[in-house]
Formats: sequence, C-alpha cells, structure tokens
Amino acid sequence: MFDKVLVANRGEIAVRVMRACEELGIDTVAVYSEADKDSGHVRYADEAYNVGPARAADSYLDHEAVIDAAKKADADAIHPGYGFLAENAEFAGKVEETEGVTWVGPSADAMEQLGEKTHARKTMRDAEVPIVPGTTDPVEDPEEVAAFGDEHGYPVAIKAEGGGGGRGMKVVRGPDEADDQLESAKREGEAYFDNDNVYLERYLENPRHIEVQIVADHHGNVRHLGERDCSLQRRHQKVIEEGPSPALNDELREEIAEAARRGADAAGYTNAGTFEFLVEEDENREDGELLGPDANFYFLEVNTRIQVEHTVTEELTDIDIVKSQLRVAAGEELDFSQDEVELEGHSMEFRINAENAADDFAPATGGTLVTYDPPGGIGVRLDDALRQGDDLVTDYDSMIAKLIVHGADREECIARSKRALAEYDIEGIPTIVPFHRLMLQDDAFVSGTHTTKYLDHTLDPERIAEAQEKWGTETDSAAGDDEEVVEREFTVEVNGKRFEVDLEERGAAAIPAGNAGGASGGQKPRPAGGESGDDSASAADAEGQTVTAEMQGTILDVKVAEGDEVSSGDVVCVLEAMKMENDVVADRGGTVTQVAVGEGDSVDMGDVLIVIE
Ligand code: MV4
Repeated sequence: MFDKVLVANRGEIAVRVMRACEELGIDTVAVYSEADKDSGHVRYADEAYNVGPARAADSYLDHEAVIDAAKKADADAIHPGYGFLAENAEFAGKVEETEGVTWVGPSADAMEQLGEKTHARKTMRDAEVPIVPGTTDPVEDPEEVAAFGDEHGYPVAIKAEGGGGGRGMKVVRGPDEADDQLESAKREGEAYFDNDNVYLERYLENPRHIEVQIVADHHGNVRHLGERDCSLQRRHQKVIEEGPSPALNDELREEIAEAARRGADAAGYTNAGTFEFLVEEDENREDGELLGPDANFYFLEVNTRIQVEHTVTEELTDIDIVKSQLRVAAGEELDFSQDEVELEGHSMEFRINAENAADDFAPATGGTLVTYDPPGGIGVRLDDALRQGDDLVTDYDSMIAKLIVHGADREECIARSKRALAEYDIEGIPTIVPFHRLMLQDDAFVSGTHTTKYLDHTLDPERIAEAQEKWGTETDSAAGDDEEVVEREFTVEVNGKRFEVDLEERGAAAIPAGNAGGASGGQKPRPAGGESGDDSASAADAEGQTVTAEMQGTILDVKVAEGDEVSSGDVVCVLEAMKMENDVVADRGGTVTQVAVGEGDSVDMGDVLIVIE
C-alpha cells in the first residue's frame, strides 16, 4: 500500500479521500490555490502545497504544478477526486510516466478510449451492451442527419465525440434544424474537446437516468455495486441521487447492472467507474408499478472517475469505494465476489449547494457561515469540508456539503431525510435545503415517477419560492423587495414555557450578523461598483427591461443591434458559460435601446447585456 497520497482536489471530495487514507495509515498531501489557503481540505491534510492563483486553470488544473507538488512531498500516488483533472487522460498519462508516482484511477489508455464516445459505443455494442440506436462513426453532412431522422424519426440527438455530461449535445426536432444544430455541435466539440467529430442517436424524450457503479482490479475481477437513480436533475446538474432506483424491478435492475459489468470487462477497465444508462419510462406506468425487463435501456457513457454520488452506493453496500480505488491502484486484488455484494435498505444523497433555489438557483456570491450546525443521529452521514465561521469560497462550484441518508426502506429513508434536513442549521449563506424539503413532500418525487425532464419542465417554480419563504434563512433577494429587512430572534419565557419569537423590521439599519440574536443571514449584497457587477453596465436602470447574464462567461455572438424590435423569447445573444453555449433570450418584447456587450467580451453573473424598452 502507498505511504503518502497527494489529493489533487479541494472541498468535500478531497477530505473524503483523505479520510480513506487516514484509515489505511497513509499520509495525506493537499494542494491549494490562493483562494483556498484556509479551506477545510488544507486543514485536514498532513501537509499542503500552494499550486497557484485562484483561477483553476492556473492552479488545480496545472499539470506540472500538481506533479511538482507530488515530487516535492515525495508522495507515491495522486488521487484526482472528481472534476478538475479526474477525467483528463493526458494528465493521467503524465502521472503514469512520473517515476515513483501512481495514478489512482483507470489507465490513461482506458480513459482516452472511453472518452471517445464513438469508440465507447462500438466497444459496448460488441459486448452486447445495448446502445441508443444511432451511428458509431462520425457524421459530416446535414443530409445524413435528415436521412437518419427520416428513417428513425425525430427528435435526433447530435453529440460531440469528445462530449459528455450534457456538453456538446444538440437536439434536432425536424429536418430544417439539421444544418444549424450540426454546425453548433461541431463548434462546441471543437472549442471544448479539440475534436469537431459528432455522431447521432435517437433522442429519447423522457428517460430515467440510471447509473451503475463498477470496481475492477488488475487481476481480472470486475464487480458491479448496483445502480443509482439520478433522474432528479436541473440543467444537467444532479440535485438528489438515490439507490436502489424506485422505478426498476429486480429483474431489470440485474439486467442493467450485469450489462455494465460485461461492458467494463470488455473494455479492460480498472479502478472505480460509472456506467450511465437511459431507461425509457412508460407513460402509462401506474403508482406502485415498476419498470420490468421489457423496458428499453441504453448505454450512454462511462464516467472514468469517482463520482459525487458514490456515497449512496457506499451506504447500500458497506463498501468503501475510495479505499477500493487505493487498493486496486496499489495492485491488490478485490477481496469480495459479486455474490458477496449485497444491497441493504435505501439511501439518498442531497447536494447542499450554496444557491438560492427561488432565484433560479443563483449561486451565492460570498458570505460567512455564521451558523453551521449539521444534523446527526442514526442513518445520517455528512461529507463536507467547511466549519462554522468559514468564509464561502466562490471561485469554484457551489456545492459545500453532501447529506447522505440511509434507511431500511425508501419510506424510512424519506422520513429520516425530512428529519435531517429540518435539523440542518445554516446561516450566513443561502442553500438549497428548502428545495430538498420541498422535494420530500412532492408527489412525483415521493412516488418515484419523476424523470430527467421533471425539474426543468414540470415543477412549478412558484412552489420553490414558497419553500424558500417557509424554510429559507434568507430575507433579501428571495423576498423580491429591495427594502432592508432586519430579523432578530428572541427566546421568551411565558408562564415557564419557552417560545422562540422572530421579529422583522423593515427599513431599519442593518445589525451586524453573528450577534447573540443570530441575525438571519442572507446572500451578501453585491458590493456597489464592485467586481460582481450588478451595476457595471451603468446606463442600465429601471427605465428599460434589462437582459442580464445568468452566469459568468464569454459572449460568443450578439444577435441584435440598437433599434431592433424583439419579441419575448427571441435570442438576443449567445453566452458561453460552464463550457456550454447558452442562448440568452428576451423575456419581454420591445425595442433594443442598448447593447452593452460585444462578441468576445467576458461577463460576470448579473452583468447587463441588453436593454429593451
Ligand atoms: C440523451 C438524452 C436523450 N436521448 N441521449 C445529457 C447528459 C449526457 N450524459 C447525455 N444526456 C442525454 N442524452 C439521447 N439519445 C437525454 C439526455 C439528457 C439527460 C440525461 C441524463 C440525465 C439528465 C438529462 C437531462 C437532459 C437530457
């Protein structure tokens, strides 16, 4: 086994990996950026190395800086966690070539081959793992897209060969869209994966998202650890994951898991990985009825890393997947057979994101954890890296913690989750705890009939606003008024009984947070004239309707000019953010009176792009 492991990551997953190391008697090395000098993963590690400035490209993604830190620390392995360098075959290859340092993950070769989606589809087809009907070779010509649509019907998905996780996928609903969508998919593929090859699949309208956890060693042992249901997603971001899936019967469950095991075997896969599938939902499925072996399931892609939601599987199987990764990388043989993998009870993971769900899940722009008092008790696990008093680091993703709940069955798991989320006390930053509490009393989620379309297309946003009002600790942006609201909590005793009293005062001067009364924390107001720029486009005021950037990114294209008439729903510009091209649309019609951005400009979240009167 290794003596010292460098964890090339931050936040909860870095701490998660270090915890496994600690239990195996392995010393831990953290790397950190300037923004993370005081972060939890740095405090947890035995030693820590600064790898550069806040910008991830200059620190956590800097191959040489990370490998240099491993050499300086004399670490004998690098664990990448998820995100950052985890699925970067080039980096894995560099680690493999570094004398004395082992890559904790699949081989660079396997990562590269499975990362090329057409190659992965061929491998799976040959291993008799069902793939979505489509092409296994790249398409070049819009005619081919239309021909495929004619033959197999619309919609057709165009996907980038190097893509995955929702990046580089375009949907074609009719022959007239083939041209534009093909071009856009190729452009995204070129921009993000240096590869403009794209392929086709039949687009499934309303699938469930099921994924199977795999672990495999270097001695030919491949095990599956059952499935997770990740259908509850918002704009390709998972929010709650659970296992076993509430929609599958045992026969179908076994078929999908065994297909994944077969696929991993055929690909010569090692270490931990996840096989993603789409399962076609049956529109006429009754409450309590499950999808059976007649349901269609299709392989989508392999995630060649430990995933955020691996914890769900750990709770069900009692197998520490991170320890398995370390053991396999060190050359040990897996010490359990497939028969010994038993799934017990039901588990759910709730991602605790510092976002305001009522404001379109806007990430917090700063703040301090004035109160951080997480739940505990039977069946409750918390993976996090923050403690009370910490400042929120907003340079990376918004997930600050994961709450993982285990129960004897789904019903107990739901009741326990409600209890745990009600106990979770966080003040100073917004979180999506209220949203999770809403889901636990939502008919579609509780009955397990939700699909990947549910959050983006079906759930009424008004209900999220109500949940935020009821359970949120926020008082400012969620309330939708600009007036300063000061809240104080008092405890009063009347006739020997305690009462908690909340007082609200509107228009009063703010009182500092963190006092004995525990002022309710909200999203920090954006600094006037500050870097996060609500007001950086100064000409935009209450007169016109402003179209603002939903996220930080780069303007790829501006579709309107001053004086143009637009209608509600018209695309006014294209914003590249989070590695995707996003159409920015006018939500009201009118005349464009100002175009505040040009092609190539970088914009921050909240910046004004266009003004319409
Ligand atoms: C699809 C699909 C429907 N049909 N492919 C999105 C993420 C990427 N891994 C693949 N994705 C999809 N591929 C075909 N042929 C629908 C999705 C999809 C989706 C998949 C899983 C979970 C959530 C999703 C949300 C929208 C679209």
